[in-house]
Amino acid sequence: GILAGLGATALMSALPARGWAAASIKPDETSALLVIDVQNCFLPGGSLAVKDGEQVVPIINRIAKAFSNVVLTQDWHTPAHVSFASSHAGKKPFELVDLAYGKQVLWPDHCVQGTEGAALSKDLAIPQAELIIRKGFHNAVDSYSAFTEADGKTTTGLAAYLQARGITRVFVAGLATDFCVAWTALDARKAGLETYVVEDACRGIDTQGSLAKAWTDMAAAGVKRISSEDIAA
Ligand code: VGL
Ligand code: ZN
Repeated sequence: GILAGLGATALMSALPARGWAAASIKPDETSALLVIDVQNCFLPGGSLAVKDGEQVVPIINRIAKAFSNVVLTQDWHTPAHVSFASSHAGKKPFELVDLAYGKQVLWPDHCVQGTEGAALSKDLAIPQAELIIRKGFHNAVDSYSAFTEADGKTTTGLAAYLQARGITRVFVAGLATDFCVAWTALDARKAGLETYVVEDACRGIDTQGSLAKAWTDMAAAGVKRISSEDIAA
């Protein structure tokens, strides 16, 4: 045949750069991009800055162009929120406490309602975003997930919103991989949604093994781990 005369090198260079294994995924009307907590507190200079967090912003801006449905989330805490170490005498950030609903990691004060730290990054450029879900606004309950608060029962309404809009597939990006991104992706699976996490569009906090655990839990739940390059423009 015609390929018989081609050496391996010539044949390889005839293939697309990304090879033929990585099929690209094209978001459609049934798809939504969930942009998690790209807020000043989680960015350089913020009170709970995620390492290299700013690097997700241009990637998210680029992939967002492929989505007609984009939902943003905003961590939105009361001033003396139960998740803040400052609310617990003698406790320091990143320690654990037992609360009525289970173990809670304690954090530096962050994303207090109405503050500059809680504002979305001014560098996010997603004008078509259609909804901002605020979460963590109940003083005694945290909410990493954009779907369900940490008590495991109080809903944010996001699952009902997506269902009402006919959205069956979500792509999750933002901060932080091992907390709000992972909990959101796990709850998306519980809501029966096809769920992708766009790895290079996320960065993690990684405290006490949290990042590795998050990826293990997500894989077990059927969350698909992809790269921003897998999304067709
Ligand atoms: C987050 C810790 C505390 C997050 C929010 O957005 O991942 N992490 N609050
Ligand atoms: Zn928080």
